[in-house]
Amino acid sequence: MNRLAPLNSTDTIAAISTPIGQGGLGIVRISGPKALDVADRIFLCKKGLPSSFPTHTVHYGQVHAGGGIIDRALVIIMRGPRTYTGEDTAEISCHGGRIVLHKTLTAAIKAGARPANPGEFTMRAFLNGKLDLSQAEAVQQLIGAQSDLAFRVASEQLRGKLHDTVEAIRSQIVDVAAVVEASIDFPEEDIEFSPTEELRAELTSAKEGIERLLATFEDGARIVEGVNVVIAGKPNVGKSTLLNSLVEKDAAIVTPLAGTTRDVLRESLILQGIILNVFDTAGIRKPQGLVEKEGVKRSKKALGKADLVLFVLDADAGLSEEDRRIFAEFRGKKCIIVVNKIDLVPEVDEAAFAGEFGNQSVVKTSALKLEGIEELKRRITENVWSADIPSLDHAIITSVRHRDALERAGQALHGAIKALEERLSPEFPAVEIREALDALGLITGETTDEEILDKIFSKFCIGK
Ligand SMILES: Nc1nc2c(ncn2[C@@H]2O[C@H](COP(=O)(O)OP(=O)(O)OP(=O)(O)O)[C@@H](O)[C@H]2O)c(=O)[nH]1
Ligand SMILES: [Mg+2]
Repeated sequence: MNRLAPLNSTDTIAAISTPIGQGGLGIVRISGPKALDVADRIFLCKKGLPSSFPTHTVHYGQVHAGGGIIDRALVIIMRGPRTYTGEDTAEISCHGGRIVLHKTLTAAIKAGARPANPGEFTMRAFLNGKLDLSQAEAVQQLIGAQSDLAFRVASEQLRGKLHDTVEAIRSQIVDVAAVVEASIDFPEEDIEFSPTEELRAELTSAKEGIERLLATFEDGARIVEGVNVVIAGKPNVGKSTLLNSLVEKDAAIVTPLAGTTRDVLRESLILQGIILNVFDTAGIRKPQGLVEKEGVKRSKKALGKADLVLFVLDADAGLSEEDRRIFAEFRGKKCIIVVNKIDLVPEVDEAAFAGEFGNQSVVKTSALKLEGIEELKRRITENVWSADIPSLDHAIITSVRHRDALERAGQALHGAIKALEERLSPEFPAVEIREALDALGLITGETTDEEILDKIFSKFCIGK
């Protein structure tokens, strides 16, 4: 584990920072020591050379390559360190056509920039101390946010909520580390060290802070990734009809024939700010033919990944051995029993259905007549959160990387507390405390290595 060397990049990078396609406007971003030189070479302005303009100003002119004019455009000149990357930056805002943007980018590259790697602008922002690593990761989450809740969690993280929380825990541990390290360095000295009990209490409180953060992971991951809701049941009970009624569109094929659905179909739905990935699956039965066999295999695989199963039963046909066998396939998973086709029967004996399947919650629907669908949605949201909808007042962790680092830190602190309790020589708690600090540093980027950074930033889009 290395502390990062300061940025030693002399390259100037350029990329199209807006989505590729047709748009009103598109932006080519250039960042690095020669950004303003590059702008001078490709941007003609009546008022003079872009590099002579004051910082954070916008100017009208023409982008050109060699002799030819590419587009009339605006250039924004921003000198570091008050920029996103911390470096000198020029942003050329032209018309948003694929060719215009490519020609502008090519001109910038010919003028001395090199194409940026995915996430390289943000990586530079991190390396130049504009963002910590958790904030840099939040940038990508913000761009990818699919729901309002995911957006809010990402923007809190970008504002530094996770950073501040982790730093508060770190500083608590650093205080203890100072005392413990001093007692290694000056074993003979008659220094009045804090009593072990105090150190232990301090570490225990840090450990509790870590545990509180860890406890947010399940909800956090759900907010960002969404929840997998798998619709399962035997053929012809109305699974595809139910999917269509939940997402309010004609997504899946519905026919009166049993065995209609073969592939697993995924649709998304946002309920109370949370993304639901709803999967329609092939009806599970003894398969008739190769295609259905593959379909049933895929249904079972989808069930394996379910956070919540909507187990569909046919109110009209009643229960069968087949239903009981399917239930056994996902035993232990969260599940809602959906008794469908209630329009075909005068009355449904809810308790009988519930009793059969371990008293799981039952919702009665007619997917065809759109009855009970709102109630089903309500029950789904109730089921999704471990308790209430999580409060965003405190930091929430959403990434496996953060969870792993916190778990490591928690285990190390556990070791340190034990070593103190057993009154081992101070080298023992000291090793554990350093490990805990290193692990926490992985979240903020205080300690990290290039491989981890490459892994994180390679998930970014080019131009960010
Ligand atoms: N009366 C009534 N018919 C329904 C209802 N839901 C579905 N159906 C009908 O039941 C038949 C099967 O519906 P699907 O949605 O294709 O059933 P499925 O469970 O997806 O079937 P497979 O894909 O074969 O596993 C169709 O004719 C639907 O119109 C309902 O609530 N009431
Ligand atoms: Mg179907």
